Amino acid sequence: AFLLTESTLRGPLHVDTARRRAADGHKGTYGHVLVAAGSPRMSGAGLLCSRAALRAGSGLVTWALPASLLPHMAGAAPEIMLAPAADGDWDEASAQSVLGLAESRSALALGPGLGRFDGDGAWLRSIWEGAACPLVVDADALNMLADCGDFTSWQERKAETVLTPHPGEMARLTGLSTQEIQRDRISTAVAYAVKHQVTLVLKGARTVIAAPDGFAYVNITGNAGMATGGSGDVLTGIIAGLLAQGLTGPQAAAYGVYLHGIAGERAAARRGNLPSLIAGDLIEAL
Ligand code: NPW
Ligand code: AMP
Ligand code: MG
Repeated sequence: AFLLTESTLRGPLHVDTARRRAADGHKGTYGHVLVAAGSPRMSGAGLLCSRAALRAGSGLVTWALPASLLPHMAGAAPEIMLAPAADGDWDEASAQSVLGLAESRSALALGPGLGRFDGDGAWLRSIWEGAACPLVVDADALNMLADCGDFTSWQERKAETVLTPHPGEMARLTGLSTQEIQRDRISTAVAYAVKHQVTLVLKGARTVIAAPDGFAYVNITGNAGMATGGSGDVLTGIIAGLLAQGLTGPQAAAYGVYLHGIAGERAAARRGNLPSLIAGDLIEAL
């Protein structure tokens, strides 16, 4: 396990932390993120995730959302394109719409504020197996995955897969208690990442990023002001935005977590205190 610093990012992880933009680049050069997130009672999660993907540098972002939400979100963030992917609220049939929208997209972020619905396990499985682009699985999509049990028999994904559980979600994924997870965060994360061949981001103070090759990175940026609703939804958008720009799963996860923490530090400094920090401040600080 490495301590995640600027030199680890540039060294073993080979991340270009200068965040250069080619002088002749255009929006198509920097990828297109599809976010499938949000539901009538948690629309903010989808909006935060989509805005964060843009601030992470993705050239384009489309938010796939239930049709019932669309009129309320129009105008909430003019830079984001909206695509109705389900009649009314999410249902099993909407997996085909999400897959259609994901075609030729550079990354897909799945889960923040989705809620749960009948047939959501089959919904997740179709997208997991059918989406050809890199995928970030968070929040309710992680809970769906946990309820599906052992997914090692599912068709292997061809592109990168990043899972971003907090300790409560990790407990559901592994069947361990939250306390057991917290007692040995690095080993738990590494064992899961290696067994399932995914990049696993175990969130919380000192987030652990475990790569499928068994290497792990421990983040030290950020602060307790980030313990606020929507903070994880922002991280999901950042990681998807970096995947869309061509970073690998471990690179996008590690650099995303690092940047998310730095944004938390800058936002807290601007605010002057930790308790008033809110998730939207992280996006502004990016
Ligand atoms: P506790 O409370 O300490 O016992 P859930 P959620 C545990 C959406 N949101 N260390 C915690 O344990 C999300 O995207 C929408 C230790 C508790 O058991 C999801 O779709 C927002 N334990 C949905 O809400 C803003 C920790 O996990 C459990 C831990 C539900 O997601 C808010 C809570 O997790 C939210 O993002 C830690 N560091 N962190 C919006 N504006 O639309 C968590 N736990 O039950 O999975 O609920 O994370 O709030
Ligand atoms: P979520 O619970 O999904 O909203 O995710 C919360 C986000 O905030 C994760 O990225 C956590 O790592 C981060 N976070 C929460 N509490 C802390 C803390 N005490 N110190 C640093 N980061 C935190
Ligand atoms: Mg969350």
